[in-house]
Parts: sequence; structure tokens; C-alpha cells
Amino acid sequence: MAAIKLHGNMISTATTRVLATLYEKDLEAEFVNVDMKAGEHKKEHFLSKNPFGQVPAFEDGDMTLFESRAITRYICHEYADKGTPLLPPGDSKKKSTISVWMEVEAHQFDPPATLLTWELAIKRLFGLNTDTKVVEENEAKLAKVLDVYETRLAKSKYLGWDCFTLADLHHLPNIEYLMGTRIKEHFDSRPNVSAWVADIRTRPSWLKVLAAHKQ
Ligand SMILES: N[C@@H](CCC(=O)N[C@@H](CS)C(=O)NCC(=O)O)C(=O)O
Repeated sequence: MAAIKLHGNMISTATTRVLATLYEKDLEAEFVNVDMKAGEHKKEHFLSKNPFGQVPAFEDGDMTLFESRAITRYICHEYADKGTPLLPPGDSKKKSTISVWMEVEAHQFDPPATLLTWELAIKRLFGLNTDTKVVEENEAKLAKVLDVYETRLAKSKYLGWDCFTLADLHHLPNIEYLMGTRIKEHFDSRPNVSAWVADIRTRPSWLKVLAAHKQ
């Protein structure tokens, strides 16, 4: 049995963020499906791993973690010598710049992107009605974030540094959902953003996540 266990659900953006990281790092892991429809994530067994009752939870031997972005950082530090260096070594200027763009993803991109993913992609999967007011508000917020990305990506091939890092990877789950919605236009109409999206969506690690999702 693998020492690493990822407890999650393939519909969950936070789960696939961690899975993509494991694939980038060439790590063997056991995927433990959490049946969210049955409310397994709110049951005691799962709450002992994530007290907020949200997926994912992560185990590596006797270490248990939750919060997808903390888990991806842990994987990168613990397995620095394996696979892609998603947090590449360097001076404080390099590390801090990557860190800025990881924060941007978490605090500027993720809030509108997650709401749009929920309203336009996930709700539809469950036959729920879309709240058009929420969509309008968050579409405008996301467009402003993407304007900043367009400028940044004119100077740098990737967001965090000149190579693919966690700062890029963290975006993939929401981008994937949004590319199946009319929000795609906002990515396509910005040439640098569009080239970046095409690049990161075709990483072998992400294609492996998508293949696992289809199974
Ligand atoms: N900040 C957390 C968010 C986790 C999260 O929101 N998980 C969602 C699925 S993507 C969930 O479990 N939702 C069910 C719920 O909140 O009850 C992370 O990055 O791990």
C-alpha cells in the first residue's frame, strides 16, 4: 500500500489540484474516493482528517494535512528531488515572486473563478439553476484579474517565473471547468493568457488527471 493517500472526489477542484501535483512529482499515491453525494465528507471518519468537512484530505505516513495549496507546498518541499521542481530553488527574489503569484491565484483569481465554476459548470451537472447576478458580478471581477495576467504574461512565459511552477498549476482545475463555459471567451480574447492556458492545460500531468476523471 502506498504511503501517500489522497482522499477526495474527482469533481472537486481542490482534489484535482493535489492530484496534478502528485503526477508532476511522479509520486505513487492511493486515491480514496470520498462519496460526497452520500455526505461522507461530513462523517466522523473524514472529519478526523479535515475538521472542516471538505475534500481533499491527505496522508503521508503518519502526517495528515488538509487545504489543497498547503498540501501541494508540502509535496514540493518533502519531495524536492522528485519530478518537476514546482517550487524551484533560488534566491529570495525568485522565491518571493513565485509566492506573490501563488497568493494572487488564491486571493484574486480563485474567488470569482470558483463561483463561476459553481454557477456555470457544477450546478448544471446537478440540474440546479444558475444565479445570473452572481455570474455577472464575478465575470467582471475575473476579467479584471485576467487583464493583470495578460500584462504579466507579456513579460514572463509563466506567471510565477520563467518555468512552470505551482503558481500556474494551482489555476488548472478552475480553468478546466471554465473552458467548458462561455467564460472561455475571457481567456481566448487575451493572447498571452490564451497561450498560457493552452500550454498548461496540455501538461502530461493534467492530461492524466483528465483521463482519471473520465474513468
Ligand atoms: N480551501 C480548501 C477548499 C476545499 C473545498 O472547498 N472543497 C470543496 C470541494 S472543491 C468541498 O469539499 N465542498 C463541500 C463542502 O464544503 O461541504 C482547499 O483548497 O482545500
